[in-house]
Amino acid sequence: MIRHHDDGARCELTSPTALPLAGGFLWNRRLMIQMTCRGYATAQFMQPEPAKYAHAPNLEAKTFMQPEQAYYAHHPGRFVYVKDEDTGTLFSAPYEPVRAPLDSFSFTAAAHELAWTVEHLGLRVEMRLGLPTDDVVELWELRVTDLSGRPRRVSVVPYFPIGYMSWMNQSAEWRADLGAIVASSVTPYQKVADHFKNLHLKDKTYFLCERTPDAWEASQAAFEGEGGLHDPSALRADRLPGGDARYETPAACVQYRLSLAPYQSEVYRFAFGPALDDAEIAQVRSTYLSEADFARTRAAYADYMASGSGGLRIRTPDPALDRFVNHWLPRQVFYHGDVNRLSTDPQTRNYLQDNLGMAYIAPPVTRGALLHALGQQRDNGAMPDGILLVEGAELKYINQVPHTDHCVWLPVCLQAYLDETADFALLGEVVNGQTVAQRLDAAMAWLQQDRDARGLSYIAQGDWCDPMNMVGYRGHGVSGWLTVAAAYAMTLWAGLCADAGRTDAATRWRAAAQELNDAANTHLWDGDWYARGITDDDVQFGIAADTEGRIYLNPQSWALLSGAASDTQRQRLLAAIDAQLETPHGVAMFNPPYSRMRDDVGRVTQKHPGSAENGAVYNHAAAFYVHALYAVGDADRAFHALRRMIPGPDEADLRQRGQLPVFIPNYYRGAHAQYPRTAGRSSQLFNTGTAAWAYRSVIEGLCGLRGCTEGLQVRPQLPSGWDRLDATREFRGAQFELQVRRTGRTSVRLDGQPLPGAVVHAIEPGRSYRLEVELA
Ligand code: CEZ
Repeated sequence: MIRHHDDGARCELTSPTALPLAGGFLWNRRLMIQMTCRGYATAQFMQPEPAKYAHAPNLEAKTFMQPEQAYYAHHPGRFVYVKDEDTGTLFSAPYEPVRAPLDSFSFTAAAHELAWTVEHLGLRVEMRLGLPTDDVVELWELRVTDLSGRPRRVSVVPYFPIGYMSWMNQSAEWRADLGAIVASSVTPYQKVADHFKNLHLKDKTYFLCERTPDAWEASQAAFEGEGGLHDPSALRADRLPGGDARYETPAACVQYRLSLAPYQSEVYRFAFGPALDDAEIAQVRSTYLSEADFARTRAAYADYMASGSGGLRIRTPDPALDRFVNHWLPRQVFYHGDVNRLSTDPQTRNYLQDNLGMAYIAPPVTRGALLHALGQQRDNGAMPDGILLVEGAELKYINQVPHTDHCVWLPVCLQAYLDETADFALLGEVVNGQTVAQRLDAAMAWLQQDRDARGLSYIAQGDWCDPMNMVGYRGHGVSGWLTVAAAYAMTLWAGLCADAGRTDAATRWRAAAQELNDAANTHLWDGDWYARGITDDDVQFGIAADTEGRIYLNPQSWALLSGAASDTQRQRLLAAIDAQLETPHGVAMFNPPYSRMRDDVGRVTQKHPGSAENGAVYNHAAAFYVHALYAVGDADRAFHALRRMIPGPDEADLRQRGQLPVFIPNYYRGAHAQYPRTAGRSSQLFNTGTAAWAYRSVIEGLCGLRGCTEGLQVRPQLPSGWDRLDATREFRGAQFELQVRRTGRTSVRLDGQPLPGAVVHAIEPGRSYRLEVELA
């Protein structure tokens, strides 16, 4: 069902029905497209707000990227009908909309392209999608081959639905002058001011054909007719009718009637995307639509992907993990840091964590992001709910809801960056009249004051958990997680201050962190674990007395990180997590899921039990847990939780999750006890802070190659079942080769010599270092 090629760089799925929702995604800085193996597509581009050029057939709500999207016959997609003109038989590639049983099917995800090969009726159809590095255009190559050994007469009909573009004005027609189907629309608006704002919008969608088709149709309804998408009426005639769409739903359908000699192939190239006007469409044609331009663009895009491939390669007893870590995990980290989830106002915590991930890929990007975020810090030290990335951007959706955790992520992101770079000069950079160090002090001071009389952190309408919106909306409720998270943030900042020689600040923030930890232990420790919080009405929740939402993962993980938990507390809370949150698909975010609204907790309890924040295996939370476990040296639990973020390798697991091992989704369904049928199912959403943390845990925890002020700390933490690990890592311009062996002894050697303190000092860029570690 799944095969791996090129050492794991390409992942192939050989069935269109085994994992029907599985797929892959491509992006550049202005465009992202996610496609399922069956041919459905969701694409967005930035102008600068996210927009679409292929729409649903009805009016779509504008919203953020959703998990568990449903697909249906008329969902946007990229399809090719093939008709045997001698028999009238029809099938479609890659699989939808005809769903004819194919002789063979292959979908391949690679870093730089998505590709399909299907065979049926003695014909092979190959489809390949690539992107350029900058422009908003899909580049499609289609190859049709006669495998039957006899001459064939076939029609090949790409069908790219464009959907419902606008309730004001939409149309489409074949444009011989451009060699394209061009759909035009007017983005709907009502306020006169929006007319002027909308003038730059790309309201046209083009489907450019390198070779002039024999026939075409631009009206979706005329193409589909009474036959339906499984058997479109227009394909019963010899030629498509050649019609246009006049305030009718547009589609790009073109027909090539070809006679193939035995084993002959024909190749077609298309470009699909949005444009402002005809001139732009003509420009796309001349820039991209030829064999040579496709090859050039493909090479440039592959280089662009390679620039984000991270500096780590591992070889372990788990080859599926190696493939994922060497090829796919850094790619997902790069995606987040490169395009900030295609939003102009990323949530502050997402922005800082996505850029934390970039510290391992392109550290200057992290530096820039920290400075940019601090440029939007409020006068009182608070961080806004979202970071505006472009002129004119506005805080939207969840960013209009007050959350209290955003300051936490500053030292968290900063620490990762400084561990990677030791660039302490950053602390002296001035942003709006204050140094970075002063701004960090102000952020920590804001966290310190935003507490109640018990010393616990207020939650307002949410913390890390967006939908936990009613714990504290009346102004009293507090967050158990945020209390220990603030303590951890201050501890990190204290450590960085000490390294930077800011001794007074270090003392101040250590003491402040201690106060928070003490408050957590006094008011939130419930005997075997920490409570999630205390509501406006002074009710503790996330405690043993609760029948739903009894134990939450985040307060436990961060109490390990903050140092709130003593050794005994640690043992207890880990045992409680093992007993109550462990599932075959990872560690649940809390359990049991809520089955009804709890109006002193909020809308998280209204989500479907086991979905998203309501008790799913929410990988972002699991990733904090992994990080915390490596921090306290619990290598087995850490690896176990980390490994289950990746689908497979066994087939039953892949089928249950329904996803290819090419990204970590934001969640797998939980509610294992209540809904075992759906438990483990992937959300298919690759937007998640998990990627950065998982990559960090592999580098710093599993491989134990963590940067520090002096250089590189070497402390691999292998799961007890492993006897070896080999890794190469680029770090501060030098190359490290790590060999770990379980020998029963403990030693760390650098280039053959014992390494005191297991820290490599005075790293020379350009040099190669050999590290040998023995483990007991
Ligand atoms: O959004 C994520 C946020 O991007 O949810 C996380 C949060 O820490 C991230 O910053 C946990 O709440 O509003 C909702 O109910 C949504 O479910 C969001 O919480 C969630 C979406 O899945 C975004 O992809």
